[in-house]
Amino acid sequence: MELNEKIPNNVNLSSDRRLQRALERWQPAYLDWWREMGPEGFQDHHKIYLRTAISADASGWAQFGHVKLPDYRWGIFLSEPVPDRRIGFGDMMGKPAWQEVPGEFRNVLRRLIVTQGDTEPASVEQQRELGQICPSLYDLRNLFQVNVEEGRHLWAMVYLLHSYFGRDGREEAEALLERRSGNEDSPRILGAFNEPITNWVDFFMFTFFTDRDGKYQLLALAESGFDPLSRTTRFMLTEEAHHMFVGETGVMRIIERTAEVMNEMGGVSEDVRKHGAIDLPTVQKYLNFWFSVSLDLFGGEISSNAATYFANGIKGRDHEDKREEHTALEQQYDLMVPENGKLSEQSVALRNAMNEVLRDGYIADCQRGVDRWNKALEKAGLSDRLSLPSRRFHRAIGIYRDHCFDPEGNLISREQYEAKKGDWLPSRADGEFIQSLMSKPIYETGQIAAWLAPPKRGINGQPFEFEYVRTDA
Ligand code: BYC
Ligand code: FE
Ligand code: FE
Repeated sequence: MELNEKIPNNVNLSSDRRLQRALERWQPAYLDWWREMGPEGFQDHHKIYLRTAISADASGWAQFGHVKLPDYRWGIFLSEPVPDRRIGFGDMMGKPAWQEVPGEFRNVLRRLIVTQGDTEPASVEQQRELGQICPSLYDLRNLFQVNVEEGRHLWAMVYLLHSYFGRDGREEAEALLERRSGNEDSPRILGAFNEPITNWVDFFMFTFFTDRDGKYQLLALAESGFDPLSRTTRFMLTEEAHHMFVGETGVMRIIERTAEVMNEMGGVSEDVRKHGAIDLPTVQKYLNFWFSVSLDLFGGEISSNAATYFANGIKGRDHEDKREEHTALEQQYDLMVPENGKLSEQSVALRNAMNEVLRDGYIADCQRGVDRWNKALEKAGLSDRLSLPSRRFHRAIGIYRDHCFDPEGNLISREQYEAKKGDWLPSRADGEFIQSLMSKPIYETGQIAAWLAPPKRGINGQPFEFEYVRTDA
């Protein structure tokens, strides 16, 4: 068994018999899952120009080359250990970080790791048909790069389950390959990961908004007192940056193309669709949808789970080391609560508002991207702008879920909401229009769909006209 050679790693796999034995059973099941649920139609006859992680140090962790998807070398990497690392927040602040799982936190830690791990294969499942309607080979390659890295993120969590959680860890690792996105009987754990991704506007919005939840959750887990989790998530964050790049530049390129068409037509937007581009109001609807379902991924505004994670050093805030105070005791967080038909400000203990604190950082990060999109609209001489809806709009988790809000965050009646919903969220007709633009995939080197501008530069110094995906009959 040359498992060890097939799996690039820096976790001493060659001398870890227990982990080897667990992986010998799990890896074939993973490959079966990948063939069944991974990119449809691109398993055996195509070679993709992919980046593979081969070490964890900054100098050259990435290797580029054309590979068949099932031959991708999914590896296991932890970031370098921080010498004498200590817990940086909560009641355990200053105690040495744990190298093994503390018995009393075993269940919560396993649950968090399973929840994180579940999102990774879910996203691959959600995106599996996009290759059939891709706008260019460059985009097709980026899709597959994201997919293989989400696969690797699953490996990262499975490594923790196998190495630190014994038999129940192995069972959870198997279950991660059994749930299915959108399946009624055994869905993925979190809401957004059961939403269909049927077109490339969904995909770009998902990688901008939903992968960014990944960034913030990983930042919070990187603070964990459980050191192997911290080191694993720190390495995952280096890959997450590319996923969000794909989303931000993808939406940017939609906007650029739309602006070009609008300018050709003298700045009026009515006929954008007739010219084969995506009108900005439709872009805004997809933005509203994916932003709001991604906000749900942070959990409830007031959460005793979150307070317990924080108190026990299990899950921190993003960038804990840049904050002045690390106990979060005797501090309050103010938020708007819907009560008796109106919104009123309430104060809650800061520890109970940790989900909201993380969501605040996330929203600010999203806003920076939206500002860059709007700069592009401004530069193109257009007065149209995109915006983030209120955090209260279209929520299914937390204190706003059973109420209706408009995108500005005003409490409205269900009737008002239903009457306007079609202006705020993608309708069936919008979906059909988008689908009609993408029905014919573009597989010719250097070609691009009419609704999308080409990228400013290619991947790894290659031009846009590079053969990012090769047929290998
Ligand atoms: N959908 O106390 P609360 C990524 C449940 S994305 C369904 O407020 P808590 C990626 C919750 O489980 C990052 N259920 O929740 C991106 C709880 O259930 P119980 C993924 C939900 O625990 C793109 C109940 O509601 N990583 O990596 O404070 C591509 C009460 O909730 C949802 C993580 O999520 C929901 N949206 O926070 C690929 C990190 N929200 O206990 C990958 C690990 C809440 O009543 N997970 N519930 O049965 C966590 O830290 C926490 O589980 C959550 C929830 C932040 C998700
Ligand atoms: Fe991921
Ligand atoms: Fe990601």
